[in-house]
Amino acid sequence: MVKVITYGTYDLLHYGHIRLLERAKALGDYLIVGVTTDDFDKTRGKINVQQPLMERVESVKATGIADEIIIEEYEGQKIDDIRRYGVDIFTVGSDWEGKFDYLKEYCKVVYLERTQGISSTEVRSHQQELRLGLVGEFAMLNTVGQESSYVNGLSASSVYTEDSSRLSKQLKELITEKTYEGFLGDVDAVYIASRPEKHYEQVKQALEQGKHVLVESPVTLERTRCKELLELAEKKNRILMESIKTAYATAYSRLLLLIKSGKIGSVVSVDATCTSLREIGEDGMAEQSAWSSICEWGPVAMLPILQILGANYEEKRIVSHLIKSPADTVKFDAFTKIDFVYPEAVASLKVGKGVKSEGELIVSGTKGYVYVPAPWWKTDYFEIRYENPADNQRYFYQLDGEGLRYELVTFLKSIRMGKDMSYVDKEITAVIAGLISDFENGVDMKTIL
Ligand code: C2G
Repeated sequence: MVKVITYGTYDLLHYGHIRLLERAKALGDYLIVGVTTDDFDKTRGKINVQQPLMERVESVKATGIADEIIIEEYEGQKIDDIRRYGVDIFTVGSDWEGKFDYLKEYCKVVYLERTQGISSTEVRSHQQELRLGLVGEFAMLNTVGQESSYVNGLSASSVYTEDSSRLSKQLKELITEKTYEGFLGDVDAVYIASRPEKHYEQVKQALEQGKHVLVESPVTLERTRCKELLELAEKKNRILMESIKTAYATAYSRLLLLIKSGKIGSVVSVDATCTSLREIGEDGMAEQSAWSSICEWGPVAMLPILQILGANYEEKRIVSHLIKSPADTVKFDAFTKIDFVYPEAVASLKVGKGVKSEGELIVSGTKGYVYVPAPWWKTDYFEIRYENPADNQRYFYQLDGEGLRYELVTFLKSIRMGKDMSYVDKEITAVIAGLISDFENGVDMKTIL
């Protein structure tokens, strides 16, 4: 029996794939098809895969051509498989010509003519390209503009800003002369990175004009308004997603899964620190347009606490080092510490733009602890450490675009599927807004000057 093996993503199965499978089968008597996992595809730059792994496996199975289907999940697995399954022939489309010659050491390698004129990207792009409007004044908009170019089916098409000084040349060319209402008329969805106190009105108007919204956290400066916007999005059947790119970083989302699977036992403490010395003038005043520490870093630092311990803490204590901001309307903190008490755990966060500290995340458990080195909020690496260092485990995951790229893919998928697939659940979004508003209103708060 001649065994043939081939591999692929097989996203949105089309006749190009089927022709490949038919000709692969014809090379021998038994065909094994390796379907790639989402993670493996991410590591090789394929982030726009629409279908989850099992759907893609089912599509290949439904063709009835494969005798066996396996999962391809790591670099170099092909060599393992060829030896493990006693494969005689490896085959793949001619778009890979030469790339798998190294397998000739293990089996025959055959490149089959690729079918012209069809590809998964092609199938995806038949879906209407989504016009993304960028709103605000902050450098994050430049990153979103760049990252959106990696996302099939999404393009940054227009910019609405009241101060373009921080924007890139590319974005400056997209600035609209229109009013915000007119700007909204030209887009299908918006990404908002404006001053937090503007979010409520900008999000509300976008939703009312039937636009999907991705807004930098905090969504609003108070909990009731946040809930109002979440309800409005529900009513309008539009996606309202809070942007905290850390939530979409593979390493971060994997460490959450390991913790939830009991890897470190019961979690007793979560401690997150995020600082960056900036936007505090020589005079010790905050720059005019600067975001306060709690608004810029608070949501990121709150995320692991709320995602690991939940939203129902029993009490909290906020201590803030406040400084004057020229506007004096915005309460500006150079440094804020928040301590939380839960029924069976404690947590703390430290954030600061006027203070420098070690930006690490430590999750302490009854069996061991997770250590994420600075800058933990955009990490590609973490360790799980135990009493016996010989048991320590290290994890590395590729991170492109600090998680923003995958956040945009999730935003687009949510819009396409008409279902909110955000990694940050709405209860946490409301609690974050609540904590920010407690800071703004001095609830449970002591200030040190
Ligand atoms: N294919 C083809 N004609 C097309 C599109 C795809 O012959 N118009 C072939 C590809 O060459 C590949 C298979 O169909 O052999 C699956 O294609 P994809 O799902 O795009 O996956 P790809 O990443 O190209 O798979 O490690 C090998 C890779 O996994 C190959």
